[in-house]
Amino acid sequence: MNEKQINSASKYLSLLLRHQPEKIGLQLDENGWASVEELLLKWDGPVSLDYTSLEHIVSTNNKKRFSFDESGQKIRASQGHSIGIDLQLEPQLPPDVLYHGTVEKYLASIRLQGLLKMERQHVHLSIDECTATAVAQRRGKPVLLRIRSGDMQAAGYSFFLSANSVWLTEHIPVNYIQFPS
Ligand code: HQG
Repeated sequence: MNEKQINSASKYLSLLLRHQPEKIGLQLDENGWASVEELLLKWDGPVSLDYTSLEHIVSTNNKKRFSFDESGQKIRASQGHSIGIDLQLEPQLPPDVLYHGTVEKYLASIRLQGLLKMERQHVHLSIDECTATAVAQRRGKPVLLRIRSGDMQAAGYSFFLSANSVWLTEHIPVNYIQFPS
């Protein structure tokens, strides 16, 4: 597989494992795991997929979006789901500050409601400004929000760390968000 094929297979894998497994009749368990055998059997993606190429996609993915279980027989997306699955993550102590990248057009609403998880299962936060900026860049000119995650945690809010190092939480109330001046 060349870079382009790997990229399109990876995008389709994200769609199936995060949002629409039913597209190919794939079953995810309550923790988001799919059988690798079933996935390969039902796969109708842009390029043909065997176990070796799937392993290659999982190990080389730039954001480590997917992981196998210990047996290697199940696979899931590490975060980003819109379907209701339980990643079984334990609450973790977040750093004092985390970042969320967004765009200008959402700011008025964020100032009113705080950060909402929208279509996904969690609000996604990054440990560094650079990653948050890249997330926002998908939508336009980045606006970087600084989140007082340490204070939130001290006030009783839970934070989770995905297997690929994305910080997750339910909702960020507006008083914990520092907007750029
Ligand atoms: C915005 C990618 C209006 C929020 C990235 C964002 C990430 C609000 C959008 C992952 C709002 C939701 C997630 C409010 C939040 N009013 N807009 N109250 N609260 N928003 O895609 O964080 O490449 O669901 O700012 O790397 O952009 O797919 O979230 O712009 O980790 O692996 O609503 O997706 O990962 O958008 O991105 P998303 P996100 P992958």
